[in-house]
Amino acid sequence: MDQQFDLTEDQRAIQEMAQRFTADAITPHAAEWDEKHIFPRETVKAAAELGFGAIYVSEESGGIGLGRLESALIMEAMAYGCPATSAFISIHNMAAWMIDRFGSAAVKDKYLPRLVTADWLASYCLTEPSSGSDAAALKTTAKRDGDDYIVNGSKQFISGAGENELYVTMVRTGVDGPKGISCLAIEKDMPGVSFGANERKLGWHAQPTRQVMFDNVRVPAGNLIGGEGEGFRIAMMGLDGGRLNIGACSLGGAQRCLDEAIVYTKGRKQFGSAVADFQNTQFTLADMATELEAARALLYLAAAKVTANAPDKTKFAAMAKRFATDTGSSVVDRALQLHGGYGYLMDYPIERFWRDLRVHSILEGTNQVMRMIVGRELTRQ
Ligand code: FAD
Ligand code: 2MC
Repeated sequence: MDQQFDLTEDQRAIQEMAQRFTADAITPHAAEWDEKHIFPRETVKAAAELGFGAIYVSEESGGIGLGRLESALIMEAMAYGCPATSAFISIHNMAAWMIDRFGSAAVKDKYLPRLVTADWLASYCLTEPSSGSDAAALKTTAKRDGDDYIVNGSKQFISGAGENELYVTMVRTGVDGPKGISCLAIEKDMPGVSFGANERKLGWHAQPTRQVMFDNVRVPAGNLIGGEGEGFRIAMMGLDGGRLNIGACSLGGAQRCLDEAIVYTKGRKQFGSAVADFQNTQFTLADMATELEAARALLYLAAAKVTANAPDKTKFAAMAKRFATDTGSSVVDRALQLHGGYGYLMDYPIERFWRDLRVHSILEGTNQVMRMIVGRELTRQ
C-alpha cells in the first residue's frame, strides 16, 4: 500500500498507546461516569501523563509537539470508550495551544506548565447567551484600567466550567464585530468570577457545562493572548483544530457502536438464524463501515492540512467536522436499530454513544455553520 494513504509507524504507535489507555482507564468506567454524572478528573490527569494534555503544544513549552492527525488518532481512540471525556480533553488541548501559539513568554510560563500536566484544566469561552453561531457579536467587555482589564459579561454553555482553573475567554476590547475582540486568560479564583448551575443535558454527562459570569473581574493586561483585536482570529484558529478533534470523537464513538453491532447481531437469533445473517443486516453493516471509512479519510486529510497550515485548511476542517459528526450519529443510530429494543436500554452502551454524539453536530460550530464556511469559500471572489 502506498505510504501516502497509510499511517506511519510512529502514528500507529501513538494510536496503540491511546487505545491501550482507553481499554484500561476509560472503557471500564464510562457507563458509570455517564449514569452518575461523574467528571473523571483523575483519568484526565492520567491522560496528561501520556502527553495527551498538550498534544500539539510545542516541546519547548512542555507539550509533545505532535500534529493534528496524531491528535485526531488520540481523540478517536479515547472516544471509543467515552466521547464526552475525549471531547473534554480536546477542549483543554485547544485552549492550551492558543496560549502556546499566541501568548507572551510570561503568560506561557505562568500557565502552560500546569496545563501540560493537567494540574490545571482550561475552558474555551466564546459562546454567550445572545451570540452562539454569530460569535463575533459577543458582548462581554474588557476595559483597560492601568495595568489591568476590567471584565464584565457572561458566557453560556462552557464545558468544564466550575471545575476548570483557567478560562481562555473572548472579550470585546474595541469596536463591534470581529475586529474588536481580544482573548484573555482568566483564572477561576479571580474575584468576580462565578458560575451558573450545572446544565442538565441529553448527553456528555461525564463533564459539566455551566454559565460563567464576570462581574468587574480585574485581569492583568499581561494575560492578553495575542494583541488587542486579534482574539476572533485566534478563537477561529483554535476551532480549526477543535473541529477536527470533535469529528474524531464521533468517528471513535461510531466505530465502537459498529463493533458492538457486529458482535450483537452475530449472537442474536430470530426466525431460526443469526440476525447478522439477514441480508438487510449485512447491507446495513456494510454501509456503516463504508461511510465511516469515508469520513475518516476526509478527517485525516483535513488534519494533515491543518498541520501543514494549508490555505484551504479551514474549509477542510469544516467539511470534515460536518461529515464526520453527521456520519458518526447516523452510524450509531443504525447500530441502535440493529440491537432492537436492547439498544434502547442502558444495559448496552449504544444509547450512551447515541446521546453523546448528538451534540457534536451542534457545538464547536453547528453543522449549518460548517456548511456556511464551506459555501462561502466555494463562492468567494
Ligand atoms: P444558535 O446560533 O442560536 O442557532 C440556532 C439554530 O440556527 C441552529 O440550528 C443553527 O445552525 C441555526 N443557524 C444560526 N445561524 C444560521 C445561519 N446563518 N444560517 C443557517 N442556520 C443558522 N461554547 C463555548 O464557547 N465553549 C464551550 O466550551 C462550549 N461547550 C458546549 C457544550 C455543550 C454541551 C453545548 C450544547 C454547547 C457548547 N458550546 C460551547 C456552545 C456551542 O458552541 C453553541 O451551542 C453553538 O455554537 C450554537 O450556538 P447556539 O446554541 O446559540 O445556537
Ligand atoms: N482562521 C483564521 N482567521 C479566521 C478564521 C480561521 N479559521 N475564520 C475567520 N477568520 C478571520 C477572517 O479572515 C476575518 O478576518 P479579516 O476580516 O481580517 O479577513 C475575521 O476572522 C472575521 O471572519 P468572518 O468575516 O468570516 O466572520 P463572521 O462574523 O462572518 O463569522 C463564522 C464567521 C460564522 C464562521 C464564525 O462566527 C463561527 O465560526 N461561528 C460559530 C461559532 C462557534 O464555532 N462556536 C463554538 C464555540 S466553542 C464550543 O462549542 C466548544 C464545545 C468548545
